[in-house]
Amino acid sequence: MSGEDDKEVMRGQMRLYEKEAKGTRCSEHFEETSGRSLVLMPEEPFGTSEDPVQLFEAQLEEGSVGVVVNLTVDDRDDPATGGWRAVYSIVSGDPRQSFSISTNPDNNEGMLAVVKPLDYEASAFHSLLVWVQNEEPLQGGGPPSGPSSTATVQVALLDVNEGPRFSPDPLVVSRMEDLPVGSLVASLTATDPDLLQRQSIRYAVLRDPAGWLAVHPVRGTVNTTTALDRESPHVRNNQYTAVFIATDNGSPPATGTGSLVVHLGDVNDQAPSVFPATVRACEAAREVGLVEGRDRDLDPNAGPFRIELGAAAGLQDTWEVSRVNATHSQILMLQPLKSANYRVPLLITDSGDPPLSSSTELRVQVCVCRKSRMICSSAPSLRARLLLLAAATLLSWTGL
Ligand SMILES: [Ca+2]
Ligand SMILES: [Ca+2]
Ligand SMILES: [Ca+2]
Ligand SMILES: [Ca+2]
Repeated sequence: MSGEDDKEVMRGQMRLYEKEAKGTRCSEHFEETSGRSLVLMPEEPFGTSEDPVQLFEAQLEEGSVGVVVNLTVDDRDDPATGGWRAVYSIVSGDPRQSFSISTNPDNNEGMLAVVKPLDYEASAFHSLLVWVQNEEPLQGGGPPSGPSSTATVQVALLDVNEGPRFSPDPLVVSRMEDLPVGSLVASLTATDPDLLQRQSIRYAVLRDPAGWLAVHPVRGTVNTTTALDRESPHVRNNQYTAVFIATDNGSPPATGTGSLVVHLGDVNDQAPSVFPATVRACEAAREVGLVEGRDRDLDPNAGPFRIELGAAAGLQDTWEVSRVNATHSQILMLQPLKSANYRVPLLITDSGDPPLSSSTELRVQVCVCRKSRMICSSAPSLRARLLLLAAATLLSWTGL
């Protein structure tokens, strides 16, 4: 502690000196900072000081964390004892606990670190009062708290270009799926944290899985470029999510992303259909099989369904559709049919307003049944008109 650069700054049982020291590189955003070491000299008489608190300075970029400055103690006690070990604490200037200070056990230095990222726009400057004392009080009647001293550490933040931030994020809106192409879906709002730089922002689509949306680069308005579809595989739980990016004009530019969640209301745009496509029955069976109505819309644009025979003439003489519940109907065979494959036209209608219908042909395999075996024809299906002929023929054969 006899170097010419060292300067006595406080008198007392301990003295504070300053000397040049270098900060620590601690993150890719954090550049080496220059600071000054705090030097503690014990066992000197207290005296009046004109400058009782020494000033230390450090600079770092906003948003970074890590050690800002090292405060060095020079103590004449045995380094292995508690009397040598310095204990640091932050007395004031850190209301949000953004800093911490700890003792390096190897060299007794106090390491002042930023533990919560600091915001230049909120406060570009922080002034901390740091207190240092020995771990054990001095032997022979020192003050109860042991020798101590204080220093001020001034931390200046450097402005960093931060990316725009979307608010709210996510933005949630509700729209009907039949929204006309070109309609306004939402207005995005991103603001740039670098208030003092007055930066401008441009919007772009980052992820639009179905390719439905476009965003105005300046205004942030989102419009449809094609029809929306609640039944799209890109929609989960009636929600479609797109991600947008906002880029500022800083150098280099910084970006931020935000999500838009579109809750899609259902429109009856899906016709129902009948499952299964094929049923199998014995020649003399009455109940041929259950069929089920399905619809990709939500109720009431789906069930209950009305399932009925198609419009072919004479079908009612051989077939009947009997409603079981809101979704299922039983196909009935009104008279025995010869083993063959038949096609029965069905019409299914949903409960939408207006309702949608679809026509389908149910394939009915009429098989010869012997004990537990069903022997079914592999021949092509007979269409309705042929079916009528077959029925008439069967009737004439049986003399009914
Ligand atoms: Ca900034
Ligand atoms: Ca910015
Ligand atoms: Ca729909
Ligand atoms: Ca429907």
